[in-house]
Amino acid sequence: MTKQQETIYALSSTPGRSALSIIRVTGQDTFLIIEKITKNNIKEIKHQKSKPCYIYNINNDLIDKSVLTFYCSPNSYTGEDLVEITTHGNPIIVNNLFNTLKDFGARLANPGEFTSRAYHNNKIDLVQAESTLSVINAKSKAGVESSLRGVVGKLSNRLKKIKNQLVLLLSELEYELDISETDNNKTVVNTAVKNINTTIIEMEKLVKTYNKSSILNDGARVAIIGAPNVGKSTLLNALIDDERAIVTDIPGTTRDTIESLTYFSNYPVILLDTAGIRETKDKIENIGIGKTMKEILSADIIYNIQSSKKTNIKTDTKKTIKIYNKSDLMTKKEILELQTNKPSCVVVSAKDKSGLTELRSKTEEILKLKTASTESLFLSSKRQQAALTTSIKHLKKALVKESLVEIEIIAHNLRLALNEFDWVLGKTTTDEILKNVFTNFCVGK
Ligand SMILES: Nc1nc2c(ncn2[C@@H]2O[C@H](COP(=O)(O)OP(=O)(O)OP(=O)(O)O)[C@@H](O)[C@H]2O)c(=O)[nH]1
Ligand SMILES: [Mg+2]
Repeated sequence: MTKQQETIYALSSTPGRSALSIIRVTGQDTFLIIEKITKNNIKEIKHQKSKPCYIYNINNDLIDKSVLTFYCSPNSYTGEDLVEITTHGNPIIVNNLFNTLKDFGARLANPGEFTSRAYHNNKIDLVQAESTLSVINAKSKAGVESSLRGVVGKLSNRLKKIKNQLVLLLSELEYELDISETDNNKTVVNTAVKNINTTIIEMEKLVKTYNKSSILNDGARVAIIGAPNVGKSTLLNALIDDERAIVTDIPGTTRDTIESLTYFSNYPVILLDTAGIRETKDKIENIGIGKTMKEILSADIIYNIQSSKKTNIKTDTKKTIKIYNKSDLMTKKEILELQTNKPSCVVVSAKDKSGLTELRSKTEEILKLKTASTESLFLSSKRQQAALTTSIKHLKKALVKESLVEIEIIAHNLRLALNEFDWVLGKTTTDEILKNVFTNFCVGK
């Protein structure tokens, strides 16, 4: 029996004590094993039907009274026979059931193995598999909604449509190269250029959606940076209303980056407290400062807390909110001056938790802009984004001057662009291209 054929089980609900627990079993021996542990003849069972059953271990001791829901191959999630066992939500019962399933020849599933079987049995494509993961992990309502559109296949269909456009284009070029007897090169190249350009625009729109989906699914990364002692850790604690980071008046207190998930309105936000930037000989602090520099580059938003004593590090203005902290130590006049002279900055007191509402709403404004989209479908993984970006690069190469005189070069770059779709969706076979040649052109005429 190959690893793929083995019968596997896993807890599908949250571990720990709860009203109910759900254990899923899938693989070719599923029904056989279920018959043994329930002492029931389940031959008569129908797809998507539930049945209450007593469950016994290998020594005939009662484990639990559970409800079993049956899914028959090929209509289950994995494409194989599958049973969902709903037990009482006690980890001891779950553990007993796991041991029994093992005694009867099943094994514990690897992470993602149910979905990987669904993919291998052609129940879903890779894009749907990744969207399934996003649905489970999405940290906002909008993230769940866009991931669900991916699960039901809308994103796959959109990508397949783009891929088919490229397949069709390539077929036309192949036809011109191999079959056509007319000297039609110029017209074919002109049409190809036009279509490649349109496809690039479509793909670029999709590529841009990944940043939005990563904000909605994983949370926007907001890095709090500045010189030591400006109050970065105090600000983090104030924003999450918890003593998460250590605060002292010793410069260089924070060394490692500290992450904390919170919500600003409906936006998930990962706040990052970082090591204060300064010249130092301390080895550990320097590693922390290196991490801060990386976070500055990758963050979606930067809270750059200003220091009056030192030169402040310059960060990308489009994603930066400049903050003046410790307003409780300023005079009313000083605060007013800052607010008048630097209207885009926010004046706060992390200690007194004042100015935080303004900071939150300024952040939300940026996030609204960053997640605004006319697209309803968002790419759900970095892998998809990387593959489409590379594909676009190949398409652009097909449009460079030298290519435009040689159909063969355009076709070559189109093939490379299409290969990237294999990473996203599955294989583009030569057959597929050939099929298009013959169905879209009347060769017999
Ligand atoms: N008065 C006042 N003191 C503050 C405020 N925010 C922070 N502090 C104080 O400033 C000192 C440094 O605060 P931290 O939050 O540790 O500063 P930091 O920027 O994280 O410092 P490093 O981790 O060393 O880079 C502490 O004594 C805080 O109590 C504020 O709004 N008002
Ligand atoms: Mg700190």
